[in-house]
Amino acid sequence: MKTIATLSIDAEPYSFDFFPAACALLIIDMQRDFLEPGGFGEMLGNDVSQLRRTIEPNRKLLSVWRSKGLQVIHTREGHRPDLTDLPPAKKVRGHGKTTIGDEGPMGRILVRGEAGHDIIPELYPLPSEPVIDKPGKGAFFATDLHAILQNRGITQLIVTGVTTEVCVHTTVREANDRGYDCLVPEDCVGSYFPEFQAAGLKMIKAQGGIFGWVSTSEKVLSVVA
Ligand code: TIU
Repeated sequence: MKTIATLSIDAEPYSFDFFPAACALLIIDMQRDFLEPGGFGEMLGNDVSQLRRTIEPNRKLLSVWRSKGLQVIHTREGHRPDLTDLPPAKKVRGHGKTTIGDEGPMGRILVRGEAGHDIIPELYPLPSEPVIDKPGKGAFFATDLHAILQNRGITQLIVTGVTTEVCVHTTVREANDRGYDCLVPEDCVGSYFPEFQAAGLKMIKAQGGIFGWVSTSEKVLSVVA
């Protein structure tokens, strides 16, 4: 009997068996307010260049993923315009003068439908690509992501986006607990804080891959392209 050769992506802590038809590219929160100069992230004093270096590797990965007809899902962090899904604790956290729901540099901050809430033009979703609007840091909490993945037979995720230690980490942990295998290409995820970027990646692959695998977009593309 002939066996179908398994595709394998070079990764840490060990190679990732890759099944393209069952693997979605999940791009987390590449939103204008987190990434663009003059947005909410920069207004809070963050260095957006730490996130912007992820745009080009994500663009390349997305372009190849699309050209091969593989599945792509995007997420956005944000809330209803009436803020009924915004926990009061999240609204006041940080004691900022301007917080979620207030008027910011690109419209109301993290409110659905506002310019700053939308995805950056470089990675803009196609009409065929689901966009998950999530009120929390994790993409599974209070969303239909798990149902969409199950309905499409997806068991593996390549998780990219921002920020590494917040929404990417929370999503990878949620996915791992639901039985998904997650691979994180390190050049496609970013943190405002270099030390959190390094620690966040180490945590994923520690203890034999406690939450998942870490690799690079080049290594992923060497198998897909
Ligand atoms: N998308 C995401 O990570 N949301 C955040 O609020 N991240 C921060 O690092 N603040």
